Amino acid sequence: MLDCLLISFPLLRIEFPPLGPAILNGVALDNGYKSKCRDLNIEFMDEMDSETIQEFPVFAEDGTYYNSTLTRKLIRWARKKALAIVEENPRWVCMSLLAFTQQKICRIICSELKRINPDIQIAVGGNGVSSHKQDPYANDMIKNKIADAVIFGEGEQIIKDILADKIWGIHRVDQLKLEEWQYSYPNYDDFDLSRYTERQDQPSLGITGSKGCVRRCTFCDVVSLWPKYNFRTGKDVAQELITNYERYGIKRFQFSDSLMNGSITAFREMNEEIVARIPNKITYVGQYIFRPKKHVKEHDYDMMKKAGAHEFFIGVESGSERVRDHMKKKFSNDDIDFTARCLGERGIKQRWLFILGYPTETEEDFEDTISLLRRFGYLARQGLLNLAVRIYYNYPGAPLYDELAFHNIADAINPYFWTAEINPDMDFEARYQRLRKYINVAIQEGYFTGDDDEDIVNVLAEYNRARERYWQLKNAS
Ligand code: B12
Ligand code: SF4
Repeated sequence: MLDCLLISFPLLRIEFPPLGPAILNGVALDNGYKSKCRDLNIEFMDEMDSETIQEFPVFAEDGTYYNSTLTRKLIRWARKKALAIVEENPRWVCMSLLAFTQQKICRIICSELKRINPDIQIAVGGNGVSSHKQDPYANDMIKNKIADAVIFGEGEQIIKDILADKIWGIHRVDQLKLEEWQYSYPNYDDFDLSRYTERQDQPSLGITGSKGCVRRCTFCDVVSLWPKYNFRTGKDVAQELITNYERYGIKRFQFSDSLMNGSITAFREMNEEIVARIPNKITYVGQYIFRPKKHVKEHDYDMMKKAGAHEFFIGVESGSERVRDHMKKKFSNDDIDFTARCLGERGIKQRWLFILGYPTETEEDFEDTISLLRRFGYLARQGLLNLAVRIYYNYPGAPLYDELAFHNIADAINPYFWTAEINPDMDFEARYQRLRKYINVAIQEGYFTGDDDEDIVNVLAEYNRARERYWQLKNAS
């Protein structure tokens, strides 16, 4: 009998094997349990038609969305997966939810599992369980006996108690200290690493250098997930990268850190150590924040390049300093200009993440975002800068959710169709029109052509669908 089967869910890009389940698998195996991982995301991508894959995000994110054909297809698929899970004969099925977008599909699979075998033990964990104090998902799962344990927080320690049959019901783990998580290494034995090559030509592995964040942005729930920021030393992180390079030949790494340069000192130390031992051998990508000139010098950028900095995902969010100040991002337009130039000159790619329609965003603020796109079009045309964009998404756990008065035309579950009392004219339609303009300018400036960027195609499809629903609801109300 298997002690533990760790499950990950759709829908994720297949860039690297899911790190959370791999780490918990490592802990379970190190503690003498028979444990395995199963990536249902890959199975979903292999088994579902493209229409279902495209429609899935709306189903997953919008609590009010219902499509009977899609739901029937998903239930059929979930039934098949539940049977396959039961066949593996696990004592505990541990569901790992990366984000709240996986709650619905996880619930369907758990229900099917309990229907087939009411004695099967199910634990649900991961950041996707929710970070909101009301915990409606956890309560529903426990009250309706769909799961036996729902865990909030990091799993490196509690997984041992779950497998020892000591944990039932809803459980909260206080944030772990560095020494309680830093020595848990992922185990990838059950993953076909060659499958995880979307957007790149070679397999890559995840790595965690820090947890939590040095910022407290108003729209982000990191603070409720990890109240404190803690980080490994740069030397220790470099050692893990070098070991994986030498032992498994892996040359590409993706950091799970909220910010890989949250501690400038640790980040600098990591780069120096890699440059001293394996210069220009590996590449890494991760989330990064703009820093002022006085903190990060030109020399630091040279070291990053030699150590393997390939691409940074940077939460720019808005071209307006006023909006960014409200968000508590804490960087200026000068910091953007300096950092973007330094990275660009060294051929380090950037992916800038934008949020359109932040609750305080005026037309003038939005025009600042448009100017920013125009100013840096030159980097995009050299293939060094690309974009990811979302309309502001109102979800629990983020400080702003509780701070501002929001109204919704449908009901409280819908994250798209809000208006905020401080900016009542900016409704979903206004935000959607800003998105259209943003995309048109990005096309003119050479960031993408419109069809060549899968992310943008999917984002537009998602918002077009949402807009149809918006007008149906609005006309009906
Ligand atoms: C990399 C990443 C992604 C990648 C994932 C790639 C991949 N193949 O894995 C991509 C870019 C695809 C992605 C997408 C999204 N992401 Co994301 N992502 C992350 C990020 C930066 C790292 C994830 C990671 O690997 N962490 C490291 C591992 C070790 O941690 P973990 O998986 O959480 O597992 C730990 C615990 O949660 C727990 N645990 C996990 N499973 C289980 C199971 C049991 C039984 C137990 C007991 C414990 C447990 O123990 C583990 C060890 O501590 C996190 C932030 C972060 N630093 O974690 C955000 C994060 C997970 N993402 C988030 C969000 C919101 C999203 C999106 C919804 C964004 C969007 N609107 O598109 C999408 C969702 C995907 C989708 N379309 O459905 C939020 C989730 C918040 C929430 N409450 O839902 C996070 C926390 C970021 C944030 N600031 O809020 N994401
Ligand atoms: S948005 Fe980024 S910088 Fe801000 S708190 Fe969240 S992870 Fe940190």
